[in-house]
Amino acid sequence: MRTTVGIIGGGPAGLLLARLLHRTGIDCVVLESRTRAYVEQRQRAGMLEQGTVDALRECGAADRLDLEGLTHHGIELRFDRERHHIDFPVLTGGRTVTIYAQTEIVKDLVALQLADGPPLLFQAEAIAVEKPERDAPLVRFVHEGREQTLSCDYVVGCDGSHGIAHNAFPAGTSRTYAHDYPYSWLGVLAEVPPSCEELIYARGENGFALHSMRSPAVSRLYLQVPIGTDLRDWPDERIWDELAARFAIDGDWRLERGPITSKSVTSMRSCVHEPMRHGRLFLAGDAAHIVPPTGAKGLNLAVSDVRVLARGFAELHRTGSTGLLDRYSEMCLGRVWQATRFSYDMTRMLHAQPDGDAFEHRMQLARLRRITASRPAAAELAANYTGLPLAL
Ligand code: RFL
Ligand code: PHB
Repeated sequence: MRTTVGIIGGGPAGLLLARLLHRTGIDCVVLESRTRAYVEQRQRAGMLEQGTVDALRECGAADRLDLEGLTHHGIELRFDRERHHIDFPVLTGGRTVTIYAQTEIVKDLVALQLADGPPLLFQAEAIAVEKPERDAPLVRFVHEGREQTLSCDYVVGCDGSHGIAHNAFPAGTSRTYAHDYPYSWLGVLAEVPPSCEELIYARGENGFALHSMRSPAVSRLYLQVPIGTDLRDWPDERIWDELAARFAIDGDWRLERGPITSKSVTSMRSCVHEPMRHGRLFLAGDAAHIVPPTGAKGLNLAVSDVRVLARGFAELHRTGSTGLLDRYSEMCLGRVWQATRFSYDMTRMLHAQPDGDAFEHRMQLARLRRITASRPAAAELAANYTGLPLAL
């Protein structure tokens, strides 16, 4: 098999890149190790920046998003049993965010790709990228029980945080910066209308809680839990009781309860691989960087990476110049580090330290008070949350 751009991974990054390339007449092949049902059900992100929505619209993948996506004008911060609204349009000159689940984006992109797009192979597991320094790098993969080779002009590793593409960077050509946080998130999906109109980020006495949503009928909620938490210790009633305690305020507000349809525990990590390119191999999305979900940046960063990359390939196709592709890593990393900083700050401001350090708790409350009392401090949060501009 031969193609211009070999894409490893059929998550949001790989699928969107394939769509953007297809629209500029560049051929590609997507290799995805899992089944279609698996990638369409994997519960993850929900909050989209405007730039992410624009990218999906640009490539004709936003029909359902435009009908079903929920526009949000801000978030709520809760601490000390008080609620505070952060108004995005007022603080950013009109920007908003959209709630639309990653599962739905993946379904929309897979449907388009299978209808008229370049090949997308499920249960095709890449095992190695070879010769990324040469003109024709290879991807070795296993599909239908057979080892096969995809010969490419370029390879893009969109294979997530457990992928293999980064293994093809020879020793000494890259560096990984990582930080592990001393807590995890327990996430649930519940068939109950959200108890709020906007997302609530709460710093309760016992730790962090987040109220998000998937639709007017489905809530998505998260709780900070210790590393190593066993879901068997968290029956539904315990989850609802703990959420209710962390969201509690002085005043009228109630957390509605309903049937929980899925539960999972996620660890919290920041990680950046530098550079994001070696020869003709590029990394994009979670394959290149991960952030803790507190800032809702992971999917949005993946989308901005592939937008930059798609423009680079389009320029090469049109003019023969590799100018933009050569600057890919540098152009993305500025944004990646800003999102890494924002996610780190949000995470540290809202989670209880496992050792219960009382000084640290006071510092967190002082930071939260500053944001809710000072317009420039709130504007800084709003600018980062709604998305920093794409450097193009
Ligand atoms: P993905 O989605 O992990 O996709 C990678 C794909 O590559 C496949 N793969 C391989 N295929 C072939 N050969 C191999 N050897 C392969 N190895 C792996 C995998 O099967 C998979 O299909 O990475 P991508 O495309 O870079 O997308 C990144 C996003 O998924 C991720 O950043 C977000 O989900 C993060 N995230 C959030 N991001 C946001 O922007 N807003 C949010 O509100 C938000 N909430 C979240 C989140 C992540 C969470 N978890 C579970 C970590 C909430 C949570 C709880
Ligand atoms: C989600 O809806 O899953 C979500 C929203 C905002 C976050 C993290 C997750 O910060």
